[in-house]
Amino acid sequence: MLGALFLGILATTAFTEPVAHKGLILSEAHIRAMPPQAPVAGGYLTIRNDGPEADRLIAARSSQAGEVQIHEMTMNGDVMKMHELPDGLPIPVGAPVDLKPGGYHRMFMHVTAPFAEGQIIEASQVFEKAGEVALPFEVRAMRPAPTSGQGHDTGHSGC
Ligand SMILES: [Cu+2]
Repeated sequence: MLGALFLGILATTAFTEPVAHKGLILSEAHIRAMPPQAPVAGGYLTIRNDGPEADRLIAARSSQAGEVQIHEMTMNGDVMKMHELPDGLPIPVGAPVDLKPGGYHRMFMHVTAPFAEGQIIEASQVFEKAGEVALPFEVRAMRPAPTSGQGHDTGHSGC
């Protein structure tokens, strides 16, 4: 029901609304649209903790992905590598944590169908102390493909 509501709003607004939950503010939740062959999609958001104590983002789930992990991307020279954070992501008080391209991100894996621009993907975020909060992610356009043959982003477009 909520999903249908957000789809209705989508025509007139570019962003999903921030979600507040027990002192946490989740904003800018979006996913990059998937190329046809991509097996995974990267999800991004900003988490602000206005609560009394530090928290930790420990899990996520979505009915539209078999698994949703939290990854960190690091550069090793020219090579981008990413790995899962087994203990989740600390969310300190008063210092917003960005999940953004090139850094931390949500990794949507085994998706039921490739995410397309304009879709809203519901994914619950689970915090150690604040518990679970439903969050709609807006699927945004991929960055324009490089025009000159093999792009630097080849193989990394999921993140
Ligand atoms: Cu990843």
